[in-house]
Amino acid sequence: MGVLNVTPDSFSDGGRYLDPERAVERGLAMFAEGADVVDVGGESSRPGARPVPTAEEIARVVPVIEALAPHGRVSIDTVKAPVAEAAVAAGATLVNDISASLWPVAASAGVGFVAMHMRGTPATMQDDPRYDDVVGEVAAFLVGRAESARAAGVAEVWIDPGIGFGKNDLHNLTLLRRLPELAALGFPLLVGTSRKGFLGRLAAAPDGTPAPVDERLPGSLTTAAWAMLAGAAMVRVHDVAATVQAAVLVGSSRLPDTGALGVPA
Ligand code: HH2
Repeated sequence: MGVLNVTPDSFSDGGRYLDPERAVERGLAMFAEGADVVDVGGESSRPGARPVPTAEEIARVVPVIEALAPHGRVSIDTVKAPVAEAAVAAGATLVNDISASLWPVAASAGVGFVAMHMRGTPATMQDDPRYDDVVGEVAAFLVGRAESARAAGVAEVWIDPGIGFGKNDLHNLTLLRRLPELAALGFPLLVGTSRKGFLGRLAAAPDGTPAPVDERLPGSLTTAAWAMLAGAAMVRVHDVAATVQAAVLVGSSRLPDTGALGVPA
């Protein structure tokens, strides 16, 4: 799943694709690089982000989705029902909802649904998040939302632990280490670590300066490869071409021999 933020303020690509033509060009490039889905978002969810009025969010995403949908699968990254509805009318077939509450829209539109775990809202989620058992609490929440979505008639329901959404670095690492438990819950698992802040902090320079956003590819690839090996069926990334290379290797490592790479066993 390639990330396409049609926003001025996303933490990684904010401002780069606010112009619809540039956004469409980037989306097409991600399909060409091997993305199965391009995830279009019109509102940043980074910690402390400013909410965007509904009409503005629709105006950002709809022209981009209309142009991309004939070329590949498009998902809409939103927490607002009217935005999800407009996006589906424009051709999106997956509702990616960080608030895990828009399954009624997915059910009535006959499209897929991603339930992601978040603590609080983007404005407050990083204010000292606490859990007794982060994996157990995230798993229970996700199963509850995913079962509600299935009961409402959504055929394709994904779960996502929401790395960085109301979690400190230890919570993120614990969730990643124990991904196999989330992958065993009975729903396909989506994981998004790409360029996130914890990767910068864990790969800080010797003087403690976190790695800047555009220097987090090593951590992004490592965690994407780990997530795939741990059972994730999809990873949400900015660097599609590099991640596709990693995905090919992960897939090949599961074969009985190395034939898929053209390497003699
Ligand atoms: N992360 C972000 C946004 N949407 N959706 C899912 N399902 N999983 C995630 O981990 C996830 C998500 C945050 O990243 P990004 O879109 O790059 O930045 P911003 O929220 O600042 O636009």
